[in-house]
Amino acid sequence: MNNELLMELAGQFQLDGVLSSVKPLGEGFINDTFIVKTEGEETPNYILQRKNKNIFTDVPAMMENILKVTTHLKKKVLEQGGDPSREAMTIVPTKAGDNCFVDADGEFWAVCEFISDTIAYQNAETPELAYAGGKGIGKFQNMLSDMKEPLVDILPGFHNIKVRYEQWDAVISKDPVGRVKEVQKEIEWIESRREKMMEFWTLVENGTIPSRVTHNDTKINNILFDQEGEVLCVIDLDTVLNSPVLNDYGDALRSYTNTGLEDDENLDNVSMDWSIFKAYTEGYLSETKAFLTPSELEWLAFGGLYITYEQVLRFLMDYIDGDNYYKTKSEHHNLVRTRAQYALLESMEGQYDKMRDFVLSLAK
Ligand code: GN1
Ligand code: MG
Repeated sequence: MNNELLMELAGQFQLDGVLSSVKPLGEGFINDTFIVKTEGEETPNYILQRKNKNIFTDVPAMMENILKVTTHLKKKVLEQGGDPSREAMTIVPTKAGDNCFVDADGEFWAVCEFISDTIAYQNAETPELAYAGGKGIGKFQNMLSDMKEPLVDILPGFHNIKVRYEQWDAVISKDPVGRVKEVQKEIEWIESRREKMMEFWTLVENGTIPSRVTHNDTKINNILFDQEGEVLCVIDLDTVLNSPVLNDYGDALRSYTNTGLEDDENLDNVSMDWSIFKAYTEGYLSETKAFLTPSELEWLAFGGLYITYEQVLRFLMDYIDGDNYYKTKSEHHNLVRTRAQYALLESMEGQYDKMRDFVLSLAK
C-alpha cells in the first residue's frame, strides 16, 4: 500500500497535530495495522487499521461494540481514580463523525490513539508476568461485569462449538482442495472429542454457564503494561462479544502456557507449563472469583481444553478449506499449526484433573 494513500487515509480522521508518517506495525493474522505519527511530542500518535471485512462482515457494528465497551471502561477507570486515556482504548472518529472510514475500494479503516511508554510482551516469560496478565483480563471482565447493554453478535458462533461443527462438516464434505485424504489422523483428533464438547456446550445453551462481556483474544500481546510491569490497558477489542468468560480464560491458557510456539515444527517443544498456568489462574481469580458463579468456577479449567480444541479445529478446517481465513507463510502452515496446537491440547488433557482442583482450591 503506498505511503501517500495511507497518509490520505489517516487524514480522514479527527487527529490532533500534524501528520508526519504512516508505517506498518506488527504482524496480526487478521487486520493490517499501521502506526500514524504526528509531529512533535505534544500530540498523540495513532493506530490505523484496515479491518478485515471478510472476517468482520459488519465493521460499523464492531466499532459500535468497541465504543460501548471503552465508554464503560473509561467510566470505571475514572471512578477508580485512574487515567481513562491510558487505561482504556480511545476510538478516534472520522471527520464526518463516523467510527470508521470506507475507502474507494470499499475497505473499512479505523483509528485509535496510540498509548505511549508501554511494554507489550509476545510471551508470558515468567510466572510474575502471567499473574499480571491474568489480573489484567480479570480486571477487564470485572469492570464490564455490570454492563447490561448487550453487544451486537458480530461474529455469530465465534466460540460456539455447535456452529464450528456445522462449518467443519460442510468443509469436510466439500473437500474443496482435496486435502481431506491427507489429514485423516488429524480429523480423528477432532471427531473423537465431539461428544464431550457437545455435552459441555449444552451447559452454555441452557444458561448453566452464563454469557458476559468477553474479549475473545486474550493473548498476552493484547495487554499493554506500564514501565513498572503493571497492567495498563487491554487492547485489540475487535472481538468483544457476549460469551462465557471461560473463553477468555481458556484462550489465555492456550497462548500463555505453551512452552513452544503456536506453529512449532518440533512438537517436543510444546506442552502446558504448570507454573505459568498456576500464576495466570491466581492473577485471574484474584479479580474474578467474587462475581463468578459456582458453575463457571467448576468449568473454568475446561475452558482451556475447549478453546485449544477449537483452535485445532479452526486451523485444520482452514487447511482443508485451502487457507482462506488465516494468513499463512508456507503451504502447510495451517497443518503445522494444527499439530502444534494438538500437542498442547494433549498436554492440557493430561493435567486437567490437577488444573480443575487448583481452580477450585483458590475459589474457596
Ligand atoms: C486470530 O489476528 P489475531 O492473532 O489477533 C483469531 C483468533 C485466533 C488467533 C490464533 C478474529 O487472532 O481467534 O485465536 O488468530 N482472531 C479472529 O492465533 O479469528
Ligand atoms: Mg486479535
